[in-house]
Amino acid sequence: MSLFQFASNRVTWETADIDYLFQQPFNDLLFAAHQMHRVHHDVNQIQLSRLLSIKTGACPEDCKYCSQSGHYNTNLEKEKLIAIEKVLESAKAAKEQGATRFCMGAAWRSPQDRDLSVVIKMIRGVKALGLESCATLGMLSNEQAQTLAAAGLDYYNHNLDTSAEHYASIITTRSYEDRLETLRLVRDAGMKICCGGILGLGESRFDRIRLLEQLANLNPYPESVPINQLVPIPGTPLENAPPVDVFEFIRTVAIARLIMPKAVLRLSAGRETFDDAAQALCFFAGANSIFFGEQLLTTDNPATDRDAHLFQRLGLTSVVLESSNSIQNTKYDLAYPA
Ligand code: SAM
Ligand code: DTB
Ligand code: SF4
Repeated sequence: MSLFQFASNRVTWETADIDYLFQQPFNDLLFAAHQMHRVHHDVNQIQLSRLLSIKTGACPEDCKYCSQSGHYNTNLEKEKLIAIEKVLESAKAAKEQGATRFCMGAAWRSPQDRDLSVVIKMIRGVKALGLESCATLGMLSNEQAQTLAAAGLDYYNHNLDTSAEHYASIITTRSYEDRLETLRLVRDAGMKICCGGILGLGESRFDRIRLLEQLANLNPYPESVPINQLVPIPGTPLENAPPVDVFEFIRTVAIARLIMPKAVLRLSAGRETFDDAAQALCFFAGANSIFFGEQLLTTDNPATDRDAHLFQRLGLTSVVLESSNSIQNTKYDLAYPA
């Protein structure tokens, strides 16, 4: 049986199945992942998302990787919830540059209801521009999830980050089960889920396997899966974490594609440090979305002209939005200065 068949015949995934995929020769794994990618997606089309931090720093959580945790001294400039006008200005610019989704991130453990009412206005404004909306605001109550869904929020981002086994070494102020509970509430409220993880948290391959297993067995699996590489932040406990081998990262992308065939896989944090060849291999292995724009939340992202040049060299096009909120499957060349 080919690896492609092996993956096509499975609905639920066990640790041993994913371990088996990791053990395959790189070329065999990439070939199978690319086959799966071709069955479910236009392999030359990449979706562009734009990210904006709407509330920065002073977060009560102790995530050991994060520049925004109030537990560490990272020299970050903190900012309270920003004005709606600023958000809409950024969303308009993102749309003009070809983004189809706008994601708003807040450094909260969970939102206060008075803040949520402002975020809801932001969501409505983003949607009125014809963009898909995404928010990442921390843990939600059932009522908050229902309120966000009623406001028309398309995606809620809430990452599992790593395996359940490794979680307590990275975050002690909440549990894996807390994370899963918010994901359940988001799903029950009818929103789409954006959920992924970070490589480079000092985890073992077993932890990567278990994270992928957990994501693939969410029923249904997330529509959107961000794969981050740790951006080491001076002042955090993980500032000197050993970098992940680039082929291990690409294998993880390939396996995510094989086990969550229809998901949109987003190359997220850490893309700045990938060279063009590594990014091209990630796109071959099944990544089909990026954050586009020179900043993520608090860290750098590749310059837009570097991305546009890479797309041009690889013959990649981006998904486009028509005037309504529906994404069209037509092709569009990123404007690249001649
Ligand atoms: N506070 C909310 C939460 O944690 O759910 C939302 C914002 S939080 C910054 C969003 C995600 O960014 C985290 O779940 C984590 O996966 C990712 N992230 C944060 N800092 C990172 C870093 N230094 N390197 C890579 N990914 C990071
Ligand atoms: C995700 O998985 N990655 C994005 C988005 N979801 C919210 C966040 C990346 C943050 C990288 C660190 C920073 O810029 O502060
Ligand atoms: Fe806070 Fe989110 Fe950063 Fe954790 S990842 S410290 S919850 S902003």
